[in-house]
Amino acid sequence: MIDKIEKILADIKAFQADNKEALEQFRIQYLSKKGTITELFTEFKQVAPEMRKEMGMKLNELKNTIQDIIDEQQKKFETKSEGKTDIDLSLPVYAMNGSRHPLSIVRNEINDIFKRLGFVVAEGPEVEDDFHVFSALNFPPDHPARDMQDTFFVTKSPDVVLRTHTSSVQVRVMEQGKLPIRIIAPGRVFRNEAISARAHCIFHQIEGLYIDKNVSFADLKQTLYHFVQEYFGEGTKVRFRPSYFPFTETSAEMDISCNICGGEGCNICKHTGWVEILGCGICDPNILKACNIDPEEYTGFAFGMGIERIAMLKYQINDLRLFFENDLRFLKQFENA
Ligand code: 2NM
Repeated sequence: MIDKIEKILADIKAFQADNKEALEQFRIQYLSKKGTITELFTEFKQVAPEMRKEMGMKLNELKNTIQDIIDEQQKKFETKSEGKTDIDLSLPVYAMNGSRHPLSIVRNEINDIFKRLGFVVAEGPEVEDDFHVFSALNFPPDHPARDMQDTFFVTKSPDVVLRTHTSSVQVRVMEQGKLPIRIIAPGRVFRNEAISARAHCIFHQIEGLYIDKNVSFADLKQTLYHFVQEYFGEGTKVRFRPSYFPFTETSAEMDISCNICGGEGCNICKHTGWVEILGCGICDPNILKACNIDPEEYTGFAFGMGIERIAMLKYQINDLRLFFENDLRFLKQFENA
């Protein structure tokens, strides 16, 4: 029996498990109910009384040594998985389920159309200062949008706000001074509004800006007309109505012929045959000056649209809140979109 114990000791000394499974196999071989150690303890019952003490000690020692080896090597595998060395980062993600959010789908589609026209996507911070959200954009000091009622303030004096439009991104690009500029700024914006089917305090915009020599209102109309044909389909009509925005002069709102009823008159177009989809205009010389661009040399056009509004028209969604609730019954309908 001594010989057996010595032989096992020699066998296990050099044992190195390559993985968790090999270590478990080792434990089963020696320490399980039918394992080698259990067998030896059965044999131990027949050992002569004068040998019992010494033999018992040796057997317990062997058992403890095996347990120590297991404990030690187990640690090795734990730290190994913590260091993530076992994870193959190059494996493809086969198990991705779920779908894109409708706002992401619509944003990507709109981005793609303008990218094909040479516009570049620009991004900027959601937490902004007064200059980039209001002052540079020709908002007078007493403009209602500067009020706590309309805008979320992070701090007051200095004014730090959640941007109320993505025009702040365009101010940042204009400030960099690289001309010409042809950008679109998609992103999340914030306004202090009571939440209802028609209004939300968080929504999404895409704003466009094109500044170069000799940019005219005709360029604006042609660009937006092309966008409408691409997005809402060939033959969709557009019309421009005079409007007002602090950052543009001349300003307009653009309607498209109702793509639900084809102009016949329905609930979506409130029986007018037209639906408003965006605001636009020629950049006010004051905003160019605020960003150190010479308005005598350069002109530009800008436009802005709400992504929710476009998505509501496209998918005939009648309640804005659906975009923010993440109800699976809603989201699952866009799985193949
Ligand atoms: C709109 C309507 C009209 C606009 C203006 C600018 C900037 F930064 F160039 F001044 N960006 N977007 C703009 C113009 C946005 O949204 C209804």
